[in-house]
Amino acid sequence: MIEDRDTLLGLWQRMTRIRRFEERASTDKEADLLEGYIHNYSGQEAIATGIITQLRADDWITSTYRNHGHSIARDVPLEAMTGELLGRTTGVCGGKGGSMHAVDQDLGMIGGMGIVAGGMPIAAGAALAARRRGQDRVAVTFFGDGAVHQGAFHESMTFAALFNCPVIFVCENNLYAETTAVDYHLIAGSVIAMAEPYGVHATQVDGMDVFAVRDAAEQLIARARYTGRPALLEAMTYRYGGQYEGDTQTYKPPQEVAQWRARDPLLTFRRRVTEPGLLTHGDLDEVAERSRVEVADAFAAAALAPWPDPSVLLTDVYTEIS
Ligand SMILES: Cc1ncc(C[n+]2csc(CCOP(=O)(O)OP(=O)(O)O)c2C)c(N)n1
Ligand SMILES: [Mg+2]
Repeated sequence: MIEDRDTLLGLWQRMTRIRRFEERASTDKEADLLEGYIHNYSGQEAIATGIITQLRADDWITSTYRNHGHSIARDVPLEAMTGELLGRTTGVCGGKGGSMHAVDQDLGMIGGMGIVAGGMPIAAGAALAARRRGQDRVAVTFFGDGAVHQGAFHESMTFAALFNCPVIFVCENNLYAETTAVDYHLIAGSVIAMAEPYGVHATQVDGMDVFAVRDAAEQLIARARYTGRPALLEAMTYRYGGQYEGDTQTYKPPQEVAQWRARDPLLTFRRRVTEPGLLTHGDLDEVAERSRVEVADAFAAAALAPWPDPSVLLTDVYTEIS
């Protein structure tokens, strides 16, 4: 783990922005200030941050309903995210997508999807398009452990392997699909085991350690970019919150929560950079405080932003194909 100071601070800034954003979204939802579902990403910050910071600006990502972390790691402006959560015109989709559907084409964030596994065929298609055009762009698709039971997972893997699509399938195995534990639903024992029959190269990584994730991502992205072959990364992690804000989480054993909290990605990062003296606690506190203020400002700005005019209800629904 040799990282320069700016890179380290950039990783910490993204992880703290995500954590502060999710904490604030959670309290605002509890106070009934947000409409619709909110799916909290807290606990999984090292995955979005570790992978997305290894991508080029012209690569693509797709995500799920739990997409705030991926969007923020991809540098979608915080005000565009809060605007979207509050349904305002300043939102990244003009307030018409909501929390589950952040899309920023300019940043290569081509979709937060409400449909489980919905992003996978889209990422495979983007990767295929790059190949057909002679470009060396790659696509990363983020999804959960529950998504591996969808036909779209199997179809996308076999398609990507058959047609040489440089797509990296990133399974964030957070031990639960809604209320169902992975021990019960994952018949294959692991997600990497499910890649083998498709001839897709697969690796498992500690998803609580941003440095481990970054190393794995660097290799898989380079491999996909230069060979055109798909790959799968299974990142082991834990969802601190429920399936959605308001989930009572009675299905989680308390000792399990405590065990994973002890391996918190932010705490792990703090230890890893302060112990060898790469950064000081003061450096980290300063950035974390800035993230808190940025998030608070973004939520305040969104609350003052205008609502979309009803006349735009049917725009952005259909596209013209020439
Ligand atoms: C096709 C489809 N089926 C069911 C649902 C309802 N649903 C939403 S989230 C979810 C569980 C997904 O779990 P996982 O893939 O592990 O992702 P996580 O929520 O843990 O990030 C389900 C079944 C859905 N959105 N789409
Ligand atoms: Mg899950």
